[in-house]
Amino acid sequence: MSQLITIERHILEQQKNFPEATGELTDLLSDVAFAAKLVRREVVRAGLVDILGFAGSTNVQGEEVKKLDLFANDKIINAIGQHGRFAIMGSEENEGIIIPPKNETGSYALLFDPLDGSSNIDVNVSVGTIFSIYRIKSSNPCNASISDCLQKGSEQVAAGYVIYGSSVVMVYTTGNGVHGFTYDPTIGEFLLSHENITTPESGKYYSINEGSYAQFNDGTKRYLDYIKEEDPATGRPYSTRYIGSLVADFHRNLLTGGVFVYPPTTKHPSGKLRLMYEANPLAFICEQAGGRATDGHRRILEIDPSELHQRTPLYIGSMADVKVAEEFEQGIR
Ligand code: AHM
Ligand code: MG
Repeated sequence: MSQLITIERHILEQQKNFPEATGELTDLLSDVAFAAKLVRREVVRAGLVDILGFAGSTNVQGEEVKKLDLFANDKIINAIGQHGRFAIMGSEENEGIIIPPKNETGSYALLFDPLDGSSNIDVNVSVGTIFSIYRIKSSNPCNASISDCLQKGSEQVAAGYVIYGSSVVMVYTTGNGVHGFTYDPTIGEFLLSHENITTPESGKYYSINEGSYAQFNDGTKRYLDYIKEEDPATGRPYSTRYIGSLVADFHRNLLTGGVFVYPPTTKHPSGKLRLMYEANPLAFICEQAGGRATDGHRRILEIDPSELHQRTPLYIGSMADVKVAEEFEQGIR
């Protein structure tokens, strides 16, 4: 039998490559893995318990919030905030920053989307948690402020996601490759299942909500015509795959190759997805896996954020495929 490596053990082993590492990242990622187990416990029971349906409130983006989103948000804040490792947090479900208890000992900022793609919960389709970790700039954690959260994606010290799908998988990077762990419910551990994930240079899938076609600009429309043309030399036509749950769409394309595009639309001129909670963490992972992530013009990781809930267009996935999509957006093709 091959060796079973838990996520905690893997992070510890990785740290041996960095003599200057303090072990803090191990604790941070263990905290996230623990919170993910709590969220998973509820997600897999979603059809059984009276937790489904709308909570009756709207989130700061003006969208309907389901009860499970709120549950996941509370669990993550409580489970992670208790340990004193984070000086400040930001969640897609909270309008402002969150100051966790015992923050005076924290050196990090955590930004997260507790349950992304939550419109899929009622229909048993994959959802996910996405997270991003920065070292705070303030020398005193008690003075941590929104500017400690508003750092460029290139400053992330760790990022990852958990996909609650046919199995539950946690994927993370600390800037030293991308590693995936599958949850074994019989022992309650995330076990190494995908070491050193690399994404193919190009794939066969494109993922975009074509139902918004009328709202796309000419570049996006021409790109869609192009990707559907018959041209065996370039592997076209590509196949459409779109779940409408970013973590699931991203995870599939990361493993199989392909491109995910959420372009500017007339409804969302700056894109729909959030820079700090969705685009930055996935961009860090994608680049670490050999892929590319841009807003159609700039590298996502170099965007200087001005707001916690800032949105961005997103072109992410296989290097060659993202470049082609960008060229249409830029009018080069
Ligand atoms: P959410 O954070 O409210 O769940 O919205 C984000 C989701 C992503 O998971 C997904 O990629 C996107 O919204 C789908 O949007 P659309 O329905 O416009 O295609
Ligand atoms: Mg989201």
